[in-house]
Amino acid sequence: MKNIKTIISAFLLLSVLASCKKVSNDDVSFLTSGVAPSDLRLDVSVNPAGVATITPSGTGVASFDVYFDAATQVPEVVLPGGNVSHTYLEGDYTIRLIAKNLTGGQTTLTKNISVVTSTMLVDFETPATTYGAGTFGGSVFAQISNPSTGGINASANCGQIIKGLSGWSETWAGITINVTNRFSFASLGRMKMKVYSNHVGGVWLFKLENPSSGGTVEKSMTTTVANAWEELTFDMDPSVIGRSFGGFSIFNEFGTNGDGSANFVGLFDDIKVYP
Ligand SMILES: [Ca+2]
Repeated sequence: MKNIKTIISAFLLLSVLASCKKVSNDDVSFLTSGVAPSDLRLDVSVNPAGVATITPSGTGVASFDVYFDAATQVPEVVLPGGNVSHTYLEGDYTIRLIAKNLTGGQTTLTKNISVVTSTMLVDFETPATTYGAGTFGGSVFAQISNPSTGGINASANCGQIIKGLSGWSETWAGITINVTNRFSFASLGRMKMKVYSNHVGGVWLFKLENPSSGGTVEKSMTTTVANAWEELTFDMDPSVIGRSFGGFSIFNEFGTNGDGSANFVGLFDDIKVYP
């Protein structure tokens, strides 16, 4: 009986030794070898809402420091095989990756990304983004050369609406533009439009037309600079989420009878949807 116990004990000991040997096959010596991390990669995918999934990889890496942009002070630490998400506004960014091993060795990689979260509906530059505009109430529309190509709008052309060019207009005079491809909202419900007028406090009303269901939706914003392009942001009512629209109407100096004078000349351009 004692011999049998001895044999079983020896067998168990051998089993333990065998399993220990198996563990030792997971060689992590490269982490402490003093050789700097190599083969760095930074894979970035961005969805239409601006949410980026950032996946670093490399050889001989214990951890990654991910700096989302040039302004990041404290990096996000990601372990090998992991990833991290970050929400960007539309724009250009440089992501910086520092891969570290356990002995202080590190390697840096940077990657430039452009985040686009909008769709251009109208920019008056190409036929695909220039549509016929129907005016009403005493407004006159023209597509013209951009008279002020400095600042935020360096493009060649823009739209011009003059309210009451014949000397009188309704307070609600404006234009309607119908687009070829309907646009819809998923989560943000935002429109942006660049405008130019000769005074601060000019009222621009943006109205979404031809809804897939429910009623039209409108939002007004006022200018904050004079004689320069500025971009107005129209955060539409949340009811637009999940609906599509076939066009929009634009009213400058909404609520005021126009007389065709300089105060009623409005330029507009770069109409974008941020779904
Ligand atoms: Ca333009």
